[in-house]
Amino acid sequence: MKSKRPKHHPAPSDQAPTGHGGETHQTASEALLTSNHGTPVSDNQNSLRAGVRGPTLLEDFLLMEKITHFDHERIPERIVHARGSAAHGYFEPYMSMAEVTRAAFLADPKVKTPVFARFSTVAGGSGSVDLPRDIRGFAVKFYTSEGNFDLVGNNIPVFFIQDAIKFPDLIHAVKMDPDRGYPQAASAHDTFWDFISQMPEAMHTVMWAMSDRAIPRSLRMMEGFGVHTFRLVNAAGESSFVKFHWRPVIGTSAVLWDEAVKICGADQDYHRRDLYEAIAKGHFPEFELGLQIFDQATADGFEFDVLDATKLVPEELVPLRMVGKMTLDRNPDNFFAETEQVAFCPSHMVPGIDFSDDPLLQGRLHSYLDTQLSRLGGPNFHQIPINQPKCPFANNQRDGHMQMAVPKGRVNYEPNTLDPAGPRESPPRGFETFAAPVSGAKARVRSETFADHYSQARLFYRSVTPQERKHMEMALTFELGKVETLAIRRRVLGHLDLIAPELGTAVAEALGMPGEATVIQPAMPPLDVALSPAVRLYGRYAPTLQGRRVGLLLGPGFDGAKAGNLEAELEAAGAMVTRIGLQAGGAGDSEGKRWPVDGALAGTPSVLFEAVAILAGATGDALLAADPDAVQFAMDAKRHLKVIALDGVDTLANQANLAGVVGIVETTAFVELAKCGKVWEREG
Ligand code: HDE
Repeated sequence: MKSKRPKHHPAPSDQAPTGHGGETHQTASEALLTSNHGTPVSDNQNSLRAGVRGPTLLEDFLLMEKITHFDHERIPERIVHARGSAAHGYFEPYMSMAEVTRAAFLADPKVKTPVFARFSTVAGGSGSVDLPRDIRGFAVKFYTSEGNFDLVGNNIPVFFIQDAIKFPDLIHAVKMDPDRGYPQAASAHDTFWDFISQMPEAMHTVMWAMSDRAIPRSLRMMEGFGVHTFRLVNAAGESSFVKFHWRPVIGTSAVLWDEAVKICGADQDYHRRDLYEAIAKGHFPEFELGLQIFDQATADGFEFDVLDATKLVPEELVPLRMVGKMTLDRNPDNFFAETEQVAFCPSHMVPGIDFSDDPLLQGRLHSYLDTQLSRLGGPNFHQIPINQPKCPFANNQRDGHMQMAVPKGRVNYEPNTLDPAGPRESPPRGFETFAAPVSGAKARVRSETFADHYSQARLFYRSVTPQERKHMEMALTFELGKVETLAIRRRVLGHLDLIAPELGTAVAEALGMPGEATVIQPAMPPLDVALSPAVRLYGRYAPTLQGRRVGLLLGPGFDGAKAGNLEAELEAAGAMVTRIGLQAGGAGDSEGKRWPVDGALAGTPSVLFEAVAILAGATGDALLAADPDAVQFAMDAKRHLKVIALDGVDTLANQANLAGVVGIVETTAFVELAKCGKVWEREG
């Protein structure tokens, strides 16, 4: 007998989609919607009710399954580096590096090794903004033919602390205060500077964190560093030390602090969107891998200890050897499955590379594996597709949460005779630890060779360009200005005096606290070591517009021929051009032709671009001059030292005080000048 049940109740026809009986806006699909257990679903719009207007029934197993799954969609975010963006790609070596390493991915220029790279901020939560002042993570998983090698680095070559035991304190200090839950993703607060002011070893990295490196324009335009000293080991078992570096092929670029602040308001996903769009449009980010290779005798000759992660090896002492290139050419298909679930571990090591005794690195070897267990739910996280090696892998580890494999047979131990085809160890092929000699008594001590906390901070401050130095002073002034406890500010000023007296004085004066620094006795007085221009951010890469974002603001009645030429020229130079109109629906040129635009002015300010052009006809000029967004667009472009092309916008130029400003050009001269990046003369 057929039961008499009310028909599914259609929703009013102006609501989309309504399910059976109602109007639906969905297109027909052959694919059957089912539960997670394969039951076909007849109605995905209405839950099961007792009566048309009655209560929902507990019996609705389809509703329960759907909501329960949804309730568990989030997993614990990373305690650090929670906010990240990633891409797939490949690595190709330029030559065989067999003389120094037996690593398979560095052996043969014909071999392309797949990679997955994730870039991140450190301090903020997963939903925080992309442009806080922060160090950026630069983690690359190489899926090599001999296992996964994870190079889990940062965009800064040194780290705040020397010993892993201080990491939880450092991170607690920089993350939001535990009582009030703010500030998110910001070091400008008392707890960070309180901690730092008592950790002289942090001073070198603090200088990098206060530099423009901590506010990169794009994830595609930053350098990366393995930070620690590692070892390379060749087939004969000979070892050398190595520092890993990544260099962006299109060069570096950073924003000014005021730009960073405004970008966070205009587009808090700025870096993530930029990476995704660049790859989608074929502007594939490329990074060259450079190695600093040196032997024990060279290491012994340095004034610092190569096992101390607060020190860099100046490139002037050990030059970089460029050995290959990583190209990121594919966006993740699914953010959660790939970017969120990727599990980097410095302990993911391959034959031919080895660890050093750097105490920070040694601590990391435990931490990352441990963190994946709670983040990803158990010991089988290596079976998640993004983490799986792409080479064969086999052992006798079994079971555990979310085991995805179905191992066959009765043998799950080794040695055995019952499964002659089962996996066996291999002395010639297997990972072999370099037999570095170890001696000494067990002790909780810090080596005397780690005691120099200021010389390299001074080296960095004095080696960079005057603009970079000025920005560091401004950043320190800003951050310390946000610190409420005077004693903390004074202690930091004391450290700055040790790093470089001229720095301490500049910041103290800018804070209005001259002469207030606390005098600090260093464990070791700083040395005046040779400067290292290689640490500069600016002036080291050839001028280019490759991969740069350029905004064209097209006011009503703009000259279509000029705009067309400019756009073509920019694209030929490799730039990514964004057309901006007063309205999202398009911009009309002087001939009455309507040009599609990528964004409306109100949501597309000039901070989003490296250089901008503004074109309009006479009425358009008047409209722009009367529009606060347009005036702000021009004034910000000036303040942020951008090359600006103007055409037909005299009234706007007046309104934005652009008269006599250096770096403002006709559209025809724009491309060449814009290649040079910021117009530093304007900063004064
Ligand atoms: Fe990390 N770090 N870290 N770190 N780190 C993590 O691992 C840790 C350090 C870095 O995109 C965590 O999977 C300790 C230095 C990156 O998924 C955690 C110490 C450098 C990423 C962890 C350090 C890094 C992490 C959190 C001091 C540069 C993001 C989630 C001994 C060389 C990787 C996770 C990604 C992530 C611990 C210091 C870089 C908690 C204990 C130095 C790029 O395991």
